[in-house]
Formats: sequence, structure tokens, C-alpha cells
Amino acid sequence: MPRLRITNVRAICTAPEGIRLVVVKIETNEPEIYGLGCATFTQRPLAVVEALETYLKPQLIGRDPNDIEDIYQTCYLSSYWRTGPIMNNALSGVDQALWDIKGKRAGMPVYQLLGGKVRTAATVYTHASGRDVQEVEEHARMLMGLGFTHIRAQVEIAGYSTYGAQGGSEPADAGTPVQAHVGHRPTHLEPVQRPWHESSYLRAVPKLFEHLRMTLGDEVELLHDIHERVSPIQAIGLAKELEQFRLYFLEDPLAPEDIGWFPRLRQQTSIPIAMGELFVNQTEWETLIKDRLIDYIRVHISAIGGLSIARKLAAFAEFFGVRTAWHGPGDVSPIGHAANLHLDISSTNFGIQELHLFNDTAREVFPGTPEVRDGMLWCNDKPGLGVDIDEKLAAKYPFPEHELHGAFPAVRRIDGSVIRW
Ligand code: KDG
Ligand code: MG
Repeated sequence: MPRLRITNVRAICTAPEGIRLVVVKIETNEPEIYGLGCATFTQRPLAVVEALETYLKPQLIGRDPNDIEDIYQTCYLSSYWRTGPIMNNALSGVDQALWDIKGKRAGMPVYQLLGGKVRTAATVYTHASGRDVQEVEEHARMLMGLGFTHIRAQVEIAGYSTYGAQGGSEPADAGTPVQAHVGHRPTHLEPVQRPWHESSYLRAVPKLFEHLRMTLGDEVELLHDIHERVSPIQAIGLAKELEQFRLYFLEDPLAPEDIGWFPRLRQQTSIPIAMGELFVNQTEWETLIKDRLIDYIRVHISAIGGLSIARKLAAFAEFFGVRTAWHGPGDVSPIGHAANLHLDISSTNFGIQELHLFNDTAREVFPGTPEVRDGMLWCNDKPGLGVDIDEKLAAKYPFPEHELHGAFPAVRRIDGSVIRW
């Protein structure tokens, strides 16, 4: 039998839900053996494609796809300056595709290669939002009726920009203009946004959770994402106020630039903390985990470089009692969601998985997309990651035209100064 070799590496760009996704396909000299990996960095997708095709592909052609760790290390080190979301996403596309190939060759799902199942399916949390507390409550009740036990709640602040709550629905595309902007004149490059108002947000969130606990009771697990929008001391104040509502976790209370504040936050409150969707290298999470300053590590697996590094991170976190909650929004492809899930069901210290409910179009483009049943996410037992791509159909959903090409439009205060998204 001839040795298995990589014969081609290419990026597939598609947007079946209007969200820009990048998937890497690695082909081999055995035509039926190919691998798929998620390389989605929705705000800079074409930079990832360039990094993959110009810089990684020449290092991969002719190599044995079995050598995952060596390929990972050589690609990682080959730029001398390492990490960053562009290179990490390109590397993740390659790395996940290699795990997919290894599983297909072994005739086993990837979770078997990671040590086997420790649970039957992954508990998920889903998103409830609305224009006011009543709408959030109705949305949450609807989700609870579908069997979901863990719900992230975000409420819109009337007239202002709010993360995660726009009239009760998730934004389809982070770059979509919202409403007239106050206090700042947008340039032609900047879609208009409502302004951000910190104190309105800080007043609204405790009221939201008071209402949800009163109306929904104690059993439902509630979560909230601050999305790094307030100052460190405001985040500490909010975390203390929310402690009484027994959240499952409070997400991204601080920006990566402010991780030095975590010891202070930890000293002030026992609210469970989830952190890390913006992390791109190990120096960002090492101290938080080893000093037990967070409870859930929730990196975006493709943004840290793929499954190889994520499984090491999960094992590292296990030793410190930190659980996993991998980032799972719509800008992770179904292949990336499958990678999350294979790790979820094979990690002892799995906590929870963020769910994105893919629509029927996305499921047709990506046959094998993980299924949701009884409030849980189920992995299929196909060899590899278990998700394929229908390339002809994928080509029918090109990236949407947008003047910012997917970049986040600036969010500004009333005085026009820009804030973190
Ligand atoms: O592209 C950015 C999104 O992935 C992010 O805003 C979603 O914060 C997010 C979450 O928790 O799902
Ligand atoms: Mg988040």
C-alpha cells in the first residue's frame, strides 16, 4: 500500500446563515480519505485563507497526514512570531482536518482517539433575549419548553446598543447596521450603531435576573455574557450584585487586556466565572487556571490553533478544577462545533457547551452537523469528526457583500468614544 500523503490543501468559504465561515479541506493520495477542519475567523476570513494557502499549504503537500503533532509544531513555529487569530485559525483548519483523517483511517469517531466517551451527550446552554424582561422571560420559557435547562439571558437597553439582545433575536451578522448613531458622525466605512450607555446596562442586568428568578423559579440554570463591555471595577460591582441570583456562570466580565484584575474579582465574589473566548495564546490562560481565578475556560478552539492544543488545555485545566465551556456561536462552523463536541464528551472536566441552533440550510451544506435532543447535543458515530461539506451547495452561499467585510462596526459612547465590543 503506498504511503498516505497530503496532495492538496484548500479553503472553502461559505455563509449558509449569512455568517462568514471558513473550512479547510485536506486531500490525500487516497481520494476517499480527506479531512475537514474549522478555520473560521469571521471578522478577517480572507486573511486566514491567504495564511493557509500561501504559507501553510507549501509546508503540507507531500507530508504524511498521520503526523499531526509534528505538523502542528512545525507549522506553528514556521512563522517565528507565533499565535494570533489569523495564524491560529489557519493552523486549526489544518489540525482539525488531520484529526478527521486519522479518525476516518482508524474507522473511529475522534472522541475515541481522545480517550473515549465519558458521557453520552453534552449539556448545552442556549440564548434567550428580548426587548424587555418580559420578552426575555417568554423566550426563556419557550426554550425551557423545548427541554433546555441552561439559558443565557441578555436584555436590550431601549435606545442603546446592547450585546446579545436585539429585539429578541441574535444578530445574523455581526456587521449589520442597527440604527442611527448619536453623538458621532459615522464615516462611509462605519455602519451606524446605537450608542452604548454603561450605567443603563449596569442597572438593567440585576433587574433582569431578579425578574427571571421570580418568574422562572430556582431550577433553571441562568447565565450572562458581559462581553467585556464595562470597566473592571464596574464588572466587579455587577458580579457582586448578581451573586444572589445564583448564576451558572458570568461570562467575560473582563477584557483580555484586564486579566490582572481577576485576583481582585475573585476576592470579592463567589460568582462562577467563565472566560476566554478572545484568548489566542497560552500565556493568557495559564495564570488564570493555575491560580484558580476562573471556573470555566471557554476559548474559541480555532482561535487558539485547533484540537491538538485544546485537548492539552482541557487536560491542564482538569488538574486545577477548572471546567471547559468551549465557545460555540454561529461563527464556528458545524465542523468546529463537532470538534468542540468530541472534546466535550471525552473530557472529564467538561462543564457545558454553548449551543448554536444551525438552520436547515446550514445542515444541508454540512451533513452530519451535531443534533440537538432533550436539551443536549449529540455526536454521531461516524469515523472522524462526522461532518461533511456539500461543496456545490456551499458555493451557492457566498460571503455576503458588506462594506466592512464582516469586521465589527465600532460601538461608541454617547460622546463618540469607542468601546470594546
Ligand atoms: O464573532 C464574535 C462572536 O462569536 C461573539 O460575540 C459571540 O460572545 C459570543 C458568545 O458568547 O457566543
Ligand atoms: Mg461571549
